Amino acid sequence: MARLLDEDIKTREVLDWQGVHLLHFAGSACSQKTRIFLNVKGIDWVPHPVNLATQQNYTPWFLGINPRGLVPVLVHDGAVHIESNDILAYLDQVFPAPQLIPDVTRQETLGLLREEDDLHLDLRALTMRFVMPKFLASKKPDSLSTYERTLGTVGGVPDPRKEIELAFWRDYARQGISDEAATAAARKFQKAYGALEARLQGQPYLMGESLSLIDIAWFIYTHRLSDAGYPFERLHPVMHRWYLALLDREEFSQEVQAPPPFRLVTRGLHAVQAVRGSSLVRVAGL
Ligand SMILES: N[C@@H](CCC(=O)N[C@@H](CS)C(=O)NCC(=O)O)C(=O)O
Repeated sequence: MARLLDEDIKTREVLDWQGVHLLHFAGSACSQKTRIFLNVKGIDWVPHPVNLATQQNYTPWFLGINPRGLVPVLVHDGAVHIESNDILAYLDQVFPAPQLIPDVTRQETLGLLREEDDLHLDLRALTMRFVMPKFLASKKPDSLSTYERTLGTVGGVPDPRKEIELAFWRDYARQGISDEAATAAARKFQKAYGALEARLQGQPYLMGESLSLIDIAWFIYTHRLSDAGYPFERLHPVMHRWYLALLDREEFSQEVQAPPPFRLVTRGLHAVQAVRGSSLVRVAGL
């Protein structure tokens, strides 16, 4: 459980927050996953938007809550929890109905969630190449250096995750997402979706007869990758139908509505990439 220690939390006001509070961003995949989970559970929560587009996640205030500089963050009765899958595993125990990590498949579910989390940087790479143009998605050098300089701990020790984040954004500033990196990421998803497609044969949800956190997690990835131009209908038709059925549900659809200007930006990016022959399908040979 990624619950922060008291000594990790420098923004002390959150210790007084009672109830369920979520620091999140509308367009962040992990935040969307968490909000859908809260909707399905019917949990009342207090929103605290953190604007990733203006890099509020690198302000000393936010870094004093999550030194990792990432959303979502849950504050529950003054306790701070980071890492979306840990947050959701925690909430599933505190608010057990409806159970979204069933007891009988708990270990398997946690294993599948680790595999999903391991693909997060690949999802980010494909987002930064095929959903958001670089001039909008790049971090300001000032924000990155505040992030680097603001020293914090997770579990009482300096957080190694921060180096990974810094390396990602510096590489991105230097060279964007190369064809090779995009292809490697797309191939990992193709493999993962092959396994999910097989799992879904003959059952309505990924873990069987009822909706689980695994469905919510992969719904979010599927939504983002669809935005990137991943050809689900052609490559993984069963997953494509499963995705459309979930998208029909309000608890899901309301959390993934991109504002019209963002949709226009992605459409413009795709138009340019179509002319240059550099769409996801072309680059990764899907
Ligand atoms: N493993 C983390 C990943 C969190 C993460 O990478 N969050 C993204 C949004 S989906 C973020 O905050 N990015 C910071 C940024 O874009 O500056 C989790 O599951 O919570």
